[in-house]
Parts: sequence; C-alpha cells; structure tokens
Amino acid sequence: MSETLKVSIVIPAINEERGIGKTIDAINREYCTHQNWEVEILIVDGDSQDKTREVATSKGARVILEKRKGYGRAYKTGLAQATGDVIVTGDADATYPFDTIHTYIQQLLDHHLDFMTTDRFSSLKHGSMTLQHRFGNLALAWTLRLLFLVNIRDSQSGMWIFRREALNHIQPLESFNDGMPFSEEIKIEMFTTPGIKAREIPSTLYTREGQVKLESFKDGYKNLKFLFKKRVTPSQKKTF
Ligand SMILES: Nc1nc2c(ncn2[C@@H]2O[C@H](COP(=O)(O)OP(=O)(O)OP(=O)(O)O)[C@@H](O)[C@H]2O)c(=O)[nH]1
Ligand SMILES: [Mg+2]
Repeated sequence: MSETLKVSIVIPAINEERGIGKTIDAINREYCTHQNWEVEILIVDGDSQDKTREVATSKGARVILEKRKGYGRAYKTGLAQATGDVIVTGDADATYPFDTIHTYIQQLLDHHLDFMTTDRFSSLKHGSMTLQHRFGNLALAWTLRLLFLVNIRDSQSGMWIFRREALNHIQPLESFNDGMPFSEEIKIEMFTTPGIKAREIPSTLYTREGQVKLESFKDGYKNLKFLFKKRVTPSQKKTF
C-alpha cells in the first residue's frame, strides 16, 4: 500500500445549516480511504446562530469557532490549524464541486504542483452566478492580471488545492487580508512566488444553498481597492 497522505479540508461557514451537510457529504471519502489518504475536515465557524456547528459535527468534521468576523479571518485561523500535507478549501454553501476534489488532489500529486485554483467559469451551472456577479468577477480578474501579470481567469474562486508546505514560502498567514480579498491575495502570493508551481484548472459552480453573505457592491469595491493597495505594498515573503 502507498504511504499515507494527510488531507485537510478547510471550510469557512457562517449560518450555513442548509449547505454544510451537502458540502461535507459530497466528499468521496471511499476513494480517499482507498488511496490511503487520511482526511480531516475543519469547519471554521463564525459563531453561527443556526445549526451549522451541529450538522458539521454530526458529519464527522472538527469545528473551530472563530468569532472574529471575515472570510479571510476564518481561513487564517483554519489554515493555521490544518495539519494535512495537502489542503483543500471551499465554501460551505454546496456551490463548489467537493464531489470532484479527489481528482483534483490526484492532479496536484501527478503533476507535482504546489498550488491549484479552480476556474468556475469553465462550467458555470445555470443560476449559480448572477450577471452582476459575473461582470464584477470579470473586472476583478482583469485588474489582477494587469497589475500582477498572473494569468488566471477566476480571481475570486474559493476552491484551492495545495501543499501546506507552500504556505511557508509566501507571506505570513497573519498578514493576509481578513475579508473577501483573502481569495485573490492567496492566488497572487502563490502565483508570484518563485519556486511555487501554481496552475488554474477548469472547474464548475453549483447553485447556492442558503442565504448569501457577500455584499456585491461593497465587497466588489473592497476587492478592487485591495488589488491596487497590494500592488504598491512591499512583499513580506520569504524565498526558498
Ligand atoms: N467563519 C466565517 N465564515 C464566513 C464569513 N463570511 C463568509 N463566510 C463563509 O465563507 C464562504 C464564502 O461566503 P459566501 O457568502 O458564500 O460568498 P460568495 O461565495 O462570494 O458568494 P455566493 O455567491 O453568495 O456564494 C461561505 O461558506 C460563508 O459561510 C465569516 O465572517 N466567518
Ligand atoms: Mg459561496
């Protein structure tokens, strides 16, 4: 049998009782066990007022309570506690293809990659993204490409598959943005750090379960402002 690979699945969640169960159930644990991958599921809960924590625990996940607000804040806390050799992320709203992550992990291993981000636009499911969101995402991705010369189509995708070791070569986790810009920031860091092999892969997006947390205009503007600010801020990353 092949050597054990530890996989940590890190999922931020706030009031996602409608999507969290479906999200966790989609993971093909049978395949992982067959491959001798040991899977831990970490739910970083932002003090949900519904049954998110109970549902997550009943599905075998470990719940980390992070009361401080923010998508990025949740990831900073969750990633610091993830012990896997490989980390997989995604939302708790059943939009990301957790049913396919075993093939993504296999791809990371087979191609000796350090970081993969998923392009949701390759196969958007009907009704999964409003026209307004699509336009916003397009504008943000264009800005990121121009400012950082990183060739990715989907700068806001929340599903990444990467080696934990890569985190040791980018800027310290704590200096990342606490809000939604965390998503674009991790891609900029991974794609612009020499020595890190990063790739964007085709993926999909399903229709959301439960209430939207994103505030389109406010978050879109914050993400845009963040890109310009980061462009002129000196990097804090270590080199290989
Ligand atoms: N712990 C924690 N999780 C959060 C917070 N804000 C958002 N999340 C979670 O982070 C994930 C991303 O948030 P979403 O509201 O789905 O944002 P989005 O995917 O850009 O927008 P949608 O198109 O509505 O899905 C979801 O699983 C949320 O529950 C927060 O402040 N704390
Ligand atoms: Mg979402």
